[in-house]
Parts: sequence; structure tokens; C-alpha cells
Amino acid sequence: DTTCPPVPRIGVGVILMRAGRVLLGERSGAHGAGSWALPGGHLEFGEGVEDCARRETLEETGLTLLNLRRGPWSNDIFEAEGRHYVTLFMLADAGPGEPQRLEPAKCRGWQWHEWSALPQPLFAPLATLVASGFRPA
Ligand code: 8DG
Ligand code: MG
Ligand code: MG
Repeated sequence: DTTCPPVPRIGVGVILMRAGRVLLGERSGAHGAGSWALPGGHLEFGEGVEDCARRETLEETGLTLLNLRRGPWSNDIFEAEGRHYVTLFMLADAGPGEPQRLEPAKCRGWQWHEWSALPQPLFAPLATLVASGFRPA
């Protein structure tokens, strides 16, 4: 709606761990195409952050979340796209099964990566998180 001034939006990124590795997907379609991102998405109106983390991860990968807990946050302004997101990071362990590419128009594929050897380029909020020195326990 062009009558509304732009506002920051809230994104939820899930640091989903298995055997010491984190799940990343290569983005396509939406902004950040070609970059590697955590499963996640927009917090919907009226939704709990934990519910959003579970919903987006299930929609995108088919995986369930165990031991879901709060992580840090980041503030990212995407100048070129005119977007502004505050990302709430959540930490979880992956439930059973392998990640599926359930949204093929948005994700080129899921891979497990060591935190110390993440692929490049990273989606901006994840790059901000890494630059902050954060390491998952
Ligand atoms: P849709 O429902 O809007 O169609 O898809 P979505 O899954 O909610 O959208 P997305 O493009 O995957 O992510 C939504 C926004 O969430 C994205 O434009 C930017 C924001 N976002 C962050 N950080 C992160 C993150 O670490 N991972 C993901 N997937 N999205 C994030 O700000
Ligand atoms: Mg998403
Ligand atoms: Mg969504």
C-alpha cells in the first residue's frame, strides 16, 4: 500500500543444528538470491516467535525442532532493496529425517555446514550474526 510509510519488519532465523553442523539453504527468488541463509521467514501478525520458527522450518524443510531456545538478534538495513529487518535468531536441534526442498522456487537446496566453514556469500542477517562473533554452543 503506497499510502503507508515503510516500516521495519521482523524476520526469524533458525540456527538448526545436527552433529555440530548448521542447516543452510541457498536462496532464490526473493531478495538475497544466491546467498546462504538459515531456514526462517517473516513473523506473522499475532504469531509467537517460537511458533514462527517451527512453522517456517516445517514449511521449508519438513524438519521438526527439538530443544528450541532463544538466540541473539540483528538489525539489518537492505539499502538497495529499501527493506529493513530485525532478525530474531532461534537455536534448535533438528528432529529426525533429512531436510527436504519443499519450496523449490525459494531455495536451491539445503546443506549442513560447520560453523567454522560457512559457505559464501551469506544472507545479510547471518553475515551480521557471524561478524558479531556469535558461535552456537
Ligand atoms: P513468505 O512467507 O514471505 O513468502 O516467505 P518467508 O519464508 O516468510 O520469506 P523469506 O524471504 O524466507 O524470509 C522472510 C524475510 O525474513 C526475509 O526477506 C528477510 C527476513 N529474514 C531475516 N533474517 C532471516 C534469516 O536468517 N533467514 C530467513 N530465511 N529470513 C530472514 O531478516
Ligand atoms: Mg523463508
Ligand atoms: Mg513466511
